[in-house]
Amino acid sequence: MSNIGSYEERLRNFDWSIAADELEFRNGDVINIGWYCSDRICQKGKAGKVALYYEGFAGAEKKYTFNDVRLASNTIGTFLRELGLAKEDRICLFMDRIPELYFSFLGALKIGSIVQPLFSAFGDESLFIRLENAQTRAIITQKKHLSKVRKIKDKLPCLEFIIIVDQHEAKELKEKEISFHLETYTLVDKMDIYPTKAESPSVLHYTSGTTGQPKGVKHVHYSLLSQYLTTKWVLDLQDNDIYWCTADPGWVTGTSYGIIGPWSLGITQCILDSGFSAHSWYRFIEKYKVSVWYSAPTAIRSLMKAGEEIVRNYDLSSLRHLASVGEPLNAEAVIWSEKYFGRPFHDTFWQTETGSIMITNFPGMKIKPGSMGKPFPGIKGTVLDAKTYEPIREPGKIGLIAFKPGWPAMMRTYWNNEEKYREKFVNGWYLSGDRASIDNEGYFWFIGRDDDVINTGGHLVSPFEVESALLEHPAVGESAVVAKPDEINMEVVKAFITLKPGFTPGTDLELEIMNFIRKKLSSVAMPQEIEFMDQLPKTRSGKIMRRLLHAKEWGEEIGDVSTLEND
Ligand code: 6R9
Repeated sequence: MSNIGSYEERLRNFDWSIAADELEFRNGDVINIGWYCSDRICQKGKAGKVALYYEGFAGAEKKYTFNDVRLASNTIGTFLRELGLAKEDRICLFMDRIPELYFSFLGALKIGSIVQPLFSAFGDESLFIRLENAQTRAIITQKKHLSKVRKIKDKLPCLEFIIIVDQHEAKELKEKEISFHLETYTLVDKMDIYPTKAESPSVLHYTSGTTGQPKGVKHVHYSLLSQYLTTKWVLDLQDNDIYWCTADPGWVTGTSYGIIGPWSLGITQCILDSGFSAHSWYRFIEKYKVSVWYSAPTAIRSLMKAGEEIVRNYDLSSLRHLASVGEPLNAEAVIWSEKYFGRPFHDTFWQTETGSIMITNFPGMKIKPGSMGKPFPGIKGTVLDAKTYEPIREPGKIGLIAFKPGWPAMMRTYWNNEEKYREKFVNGWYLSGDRASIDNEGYFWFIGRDDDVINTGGHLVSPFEVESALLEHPAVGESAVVAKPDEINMEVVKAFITLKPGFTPGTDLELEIMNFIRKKLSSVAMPQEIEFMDQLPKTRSGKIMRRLLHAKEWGEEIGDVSTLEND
């Protein structure tokens, strides 16, 4: 029997107080995610239960109980507090998926600070933009990422502390840098956890939009109610499960469902901190006997491509429930997983902004391969007509995915950008920025995004951010960035550029520019192809027409070009 029981029954009787009751939380109470994910689990008698199996580079293994997590997060929290960091200070986590990342997340929350997790593959420019926007006071990082921080720290007067978690000799440290090596610290058994309330800010995740720089999505401690209940009902985690969420905590899935959800339920999870290969993933599942697996379509497509020979070499019979997020999950992937894992992947749709799962195929519900499923109980979801913003009643008609605000994990604002936040609401609906249709049984079918944001392998990339970075290269005159179709990643970044006088197009220059972006932004944002053009298509007012370049890449009708200047 799944945790959700009957979906229809849950829909009828739903109230978020179900989560509040299970968490023993009453309105007005103190609610601190750091405490809920460690101290409370220990108090419930699970102090000795394994919270984390970690496997790092070259197979290095570590194991931590919930009591270890409690002590480690207390120790880091106390250290941060002694530096003078406190309530609502932004603390950036810039680490690979090492245990310290998970402990720092809880530790920073325990002192009431706001955690700003950033993907450790980010280059210095991506990092700078986000730290400056959040006016971050401290960054916790590793030696291997230090050079990127050093490059930008002088431009960031707000950044007072650069904390390095590996063993580090004092003489190697530069201004603002502090070494904090957990293993050499005396563990702190008791600390005063900051009494955050429901609306106290917790996590600040950056996400990409079409225009302007990335936006900081502000979440609050109350989000726990959504994350707890969706983890329980959608991922169906049960006490003896071994759970693996493949997402990096630099992205929202890695925090909502890679830390908060499972640990607030006292579930054992495992983490693999190394790159992707079909062999290493299957081996990991076999070794740790993973029973619940939350992953992404790009990974599934890569596994499919690796072929059936490999799957058959491993014992994957521990798998009990599979779910996916981040991109459209194609029907073939669902069918394939059913064939080779004996279980279908259950699609889940949500966003950094929504903080928790919105639409999903529930355990036990009939899955229609290719459909995202139905809204979580308590979530009112629909598709709106793009002109009137009224809900579409006709089955199969495409509209804008929208939700009635009010669930606990909904973002509270975009950091310092209330205006952009307000633009997300129309007629009392929150607009996700995606398009879908709903069939006659209430299942949602994803169509695509309603903007130019590129979704490559589940990572959102803002064309604006890449275009801006391209312009910093000495050879680039103008740039336009769009998505290009890709078999595995669904979309990849493609750049069209014009060159400044004196530069000649060619493979060397193409590679040089690609590398320039990889270092500045990240490998995810790096264009996989650069097309040199004599001029870019523009409107009469001089705006570059991405739409046209996009249509060209996807072999689509170009549509109305009457405003083209140089057709
Ligand atoms: C959790 C996360 C959000 C955007 C979203 C949509 C796309 C997410 C999807 C999906 C099709 C799914 N997306 N889940 N598209 N099917 N099941 O991914 O957050 O990084 O903010 O991305 O990803 O376009 O709007 P985030």
